[in-house]
Amino acid sequence: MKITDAKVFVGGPGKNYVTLKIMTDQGVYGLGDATLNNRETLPAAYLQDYLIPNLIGMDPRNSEDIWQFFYRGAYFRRGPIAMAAFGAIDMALWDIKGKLANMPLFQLFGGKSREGAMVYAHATGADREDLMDSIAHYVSLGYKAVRVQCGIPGMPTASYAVPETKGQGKHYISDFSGIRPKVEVWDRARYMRYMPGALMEIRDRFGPDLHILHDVHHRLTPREAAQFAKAVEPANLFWLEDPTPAEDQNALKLLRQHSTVPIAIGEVFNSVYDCNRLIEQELIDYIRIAVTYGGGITPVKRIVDLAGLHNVRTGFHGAPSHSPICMAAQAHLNAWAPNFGIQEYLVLGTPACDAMFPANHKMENGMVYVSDAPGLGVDFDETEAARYSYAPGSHPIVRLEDGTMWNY
Ligand code: CS2
Ligand code: MG
Repeated sequence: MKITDAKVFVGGPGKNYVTLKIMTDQGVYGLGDATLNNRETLPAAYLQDYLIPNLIGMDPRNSEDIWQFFYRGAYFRRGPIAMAAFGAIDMALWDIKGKLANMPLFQLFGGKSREGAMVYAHATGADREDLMDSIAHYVSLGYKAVRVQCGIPGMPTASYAVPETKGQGKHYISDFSGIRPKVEVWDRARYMRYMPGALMEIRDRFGPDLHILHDVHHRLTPREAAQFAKAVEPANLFWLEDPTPAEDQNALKLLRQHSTVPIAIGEVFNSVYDCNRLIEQELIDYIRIAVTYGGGITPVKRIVDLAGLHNVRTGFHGAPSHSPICMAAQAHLNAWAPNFGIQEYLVLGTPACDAMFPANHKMENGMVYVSDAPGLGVDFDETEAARYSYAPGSHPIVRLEDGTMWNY
């Protein structure tokens, strides 16, 4: 069996999805996702200029050897651009394998450990009351877990100011449009004074059963993060995400000494070598790496197994930038993983997205039920895709009030 051709498409409804389609001499094809948010053309170029010419002629069933060939063969290892490109190939090869076996991928991993996988929605408000409405909306839809973010008084340019209608609900996102980033001004002291009380009020308003998550988005120093984690303990969070920038993994030691709040980290990670220390030293409770950014199913499944040895559970990244192909790969891992935790879920469900990526994964009462179709269980409509083209975007940048560059 041989790979005969592969194509890369960039574009989608409101997002620049990078979709890889690998064709074989037996008519079976596989789909993969290389969407590196706001830098989408780079993994696409890597695929087109180097990886695809090498793929042609290879036996697609040897997904492990092909992954090693590209990873080791690059000589310069890791990095989000390369890993997203390898990730797309790896997903597509698993998709082909599942179709050849006539089995959904979760069966190839070891079958289902659960029927439905719990997901969380993003509730966001310009202010606290607006946030309460947004949480109530998701609770009314049956969500059992909600990430809560809101504007902080005195910080008008901070994230989450742009309303976007998605699926059944309204939510807010940062403004990524244009090649030049928007500037947000951030004040750590104001945030630290305001947010613990807001989280406590949410707990009081919605009761003990709602799983409440909060994302600090790397915006505190290690000492501040430890203080903040201690302060939010009464709100009994499901998790506190990215309290500090993840490059400084020592920071978590201080936090652990001061708080038992569950910690989730890893959405910017791209290899096991970003995760292993935090997992082995048991400095986190949830690992957030995504299948696309992490180089595909092959390496991410190994990370999940390593995490399981240390009682760390999964909480894969699932921001709106993730294509339904990556989300499908994660849905199969979520169905199988004995140490599944939760899934961030913001992608599927818009009619335009469903038209471009037809699938039978179902979402009901805050749970995702993976499709039984062979492979990833998601298809790609090229006619639909042809309606969209690439639109450059950029993550905002964050400055402190005196102008100092900070972390988005
Ligand atoms: C966020 C992301 O989903 C999350 O937890 O941190 O929305 C993040 O801002 C984007 O994925 C950046 O690309
Ligand atoms: Mg996050």
